Amino acid sequence: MADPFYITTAIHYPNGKPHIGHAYEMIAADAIARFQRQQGRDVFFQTGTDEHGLKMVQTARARDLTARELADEMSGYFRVMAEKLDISCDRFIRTSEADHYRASQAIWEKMAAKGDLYLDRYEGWYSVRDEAFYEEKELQEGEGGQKLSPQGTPVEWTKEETWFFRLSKYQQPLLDFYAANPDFIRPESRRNEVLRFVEGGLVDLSVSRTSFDWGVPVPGSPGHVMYVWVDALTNYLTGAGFPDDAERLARYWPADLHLIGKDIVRFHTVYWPAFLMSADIALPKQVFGHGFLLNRGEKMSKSVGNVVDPMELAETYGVDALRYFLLRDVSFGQDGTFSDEAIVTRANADLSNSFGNLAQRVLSMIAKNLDGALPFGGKETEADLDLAAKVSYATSVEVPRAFFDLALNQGIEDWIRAVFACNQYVDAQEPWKLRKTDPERMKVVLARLFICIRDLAIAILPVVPASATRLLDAMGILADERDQHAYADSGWYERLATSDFRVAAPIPIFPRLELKTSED
Ligand code: ME8
Repeated sequence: MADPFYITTAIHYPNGKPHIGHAYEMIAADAIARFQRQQGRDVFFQTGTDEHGLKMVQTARARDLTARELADEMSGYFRVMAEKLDISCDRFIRTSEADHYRASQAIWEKMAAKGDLYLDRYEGWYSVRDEAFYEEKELQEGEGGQKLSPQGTPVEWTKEETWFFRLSKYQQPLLDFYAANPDFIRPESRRNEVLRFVEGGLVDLSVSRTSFDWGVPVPGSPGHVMYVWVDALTNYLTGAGFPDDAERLARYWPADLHLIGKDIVRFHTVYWPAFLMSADIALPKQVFGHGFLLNRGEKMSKSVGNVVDPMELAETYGVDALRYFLLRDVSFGQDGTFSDEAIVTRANADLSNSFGNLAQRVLSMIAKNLDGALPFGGKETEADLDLAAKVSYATSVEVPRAFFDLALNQGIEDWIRAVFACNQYVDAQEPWKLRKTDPERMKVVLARLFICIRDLAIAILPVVPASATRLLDAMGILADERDQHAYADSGWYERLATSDFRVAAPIPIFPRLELKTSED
């Protein structure tokens, strides 16, 4: 059986509709999941919504809804977005589901059995917006002396009876773990932040609340619900079958990759591994903290009014143009900025004018000049072999190497360089002239280009799945010949060329985009 690969996104707070940051995270995880499937891995890809906690309670109250009603309504938007953006998740989890309650209570009981939970009074600073506790020394001062969290959100002084988790006990075990697993936290800058934070000392963590009841009940402690992050993080275990399905758990746990944003790295690399150590459960292999998307360089916020609806962007410019732009233009792991102009410019330059145009030209020439029959035979020149070597190296070595390493933008750069090489070759060979002067040579050139376009389409499939699929369908490439074995199969072209497959007059796969202005 294929090697498992378990990848997750953060689960998103459904206290409002999804924004472009949520879309970005899902798209990046989806490209990685699709790439790993191409590599033959048995991928389990989970995303979903994080529905408990005070923030949900307060938002619901303001809208005269129960938290459950708000969660039901908003979770739907996230699910629809995932479908619209071609997110190939295997499970869309909701933390209000019964199996998740079961998993959260089971991990709680394991931590309790370890002696890591004790009842005490909590007094300290809490940010509802971040659903996070902060120490005095971490706070900053806002306007009029207002105390703010390191993320710039308001904090309030909170006092209540609560269960504590002995986080302090795990300082050294965590440091030892980071040292033994240098790739656990990526990128490097995030790892350094976490190391500094943990080296500075850890205080025990308040992990239950009594002031509201929208959460997973603490076993054996009436009136207490779990701190939302305890149950939120446990979603990753729920998806892997914890605690009842031992076979599934052995298969998918530990997770290979938690993909999350930079603001929640601490929860995933300090609290989560400490909970797991306490419960004697293996730790995930890697946590990657991606950067933030900025709207024309500015942080998006409701008060500034510059929050962008990803569904509108996808509607206007197409899902694949949006996916391609986000993965190509944002250096993965760093912050990135977007604008309508940037999306249009990038999609037109790379997808429409370069790759789309290449495919369109070559398929039309075969359709028109050869009645759609793929040419076969003839001797290749040095130029042909040189192009073959470049494209094959890009698609079978460079792109996968970058994608394995989560350097998504790097992989796409390697890909587009190979596309450019094909276009230079077309311009140099001028097959449209060869039609009259040397038809046999034209056939050799078109055959080589067809092969290159097929390899390029397979390599970019994880990034622009719908368009690449349409192209490969038009090229007669079978659905089960689109994975990493495709590059090593030297017989496919001859098989296709000697079959009764014919190239039809091609439909444009990557239409040229127009910038939508506010007057439109
Ligand atoms: O933090 N650009 O949920 P969330 C890129 N429920 N990514 C962004 C972003 C932006 N502008 N804004 C947010 C939560 N994100 C918790 C997670 S996981 C067990 C619980 C990312 O809805 C953010 O970094 O506030 C996070 O990874 C994800 O979107 C969900 O954020």
